[in-house]
Amino acid sequence: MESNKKPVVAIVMGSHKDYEVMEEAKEVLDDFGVPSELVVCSAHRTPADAQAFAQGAASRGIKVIIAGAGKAAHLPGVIASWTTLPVIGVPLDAGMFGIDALLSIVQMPAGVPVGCMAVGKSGAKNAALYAVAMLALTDGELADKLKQFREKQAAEVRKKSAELKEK
Ligand code: RP5
Repeated sequence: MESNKKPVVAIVMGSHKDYEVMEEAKEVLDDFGVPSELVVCSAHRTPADAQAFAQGAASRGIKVIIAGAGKAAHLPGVIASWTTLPVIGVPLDAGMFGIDALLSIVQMPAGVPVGCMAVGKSGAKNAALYAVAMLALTDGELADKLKQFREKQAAEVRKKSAELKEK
């Protein structure tokens, strides 16, 4: 979904190949009507771009950054080092089942925090939901939407449970 509104969430990824997973985050944000932008920049191959992106994000109106990366996944930590905006990391499976990226993201030394979601598509979706929860702290309409989302999700679980009981 294209949005004319200024993005408030940035979805950054270390490679264009990561989009297949990170688009899950974009879809969730679109569903909630939260304008977002997609950015490819690498902590290793384009470090100056990563720095410029992170340093300029807050002044452009970005409130939360979601950063997905695989392998030696330094991108979330590097971005967090250049901004005080909250950064939510998504470890991606680019080999080693994503364990490498998971440990790289979750083991930030004290002082510069990075949130860490699950590996892969679940993590990408949850990163978006986490960003929505942060934005909902100061946006009542969004808070209502998040509540409705949870209620709908719970109703679907109960429906499946009832269907299984019939078997
Ligand atoms: C990371 O390395 C990227 O986030 C990607 O998941 C992984 C592999 O990227 P390519 O070298 O295949 O583009 O930086």
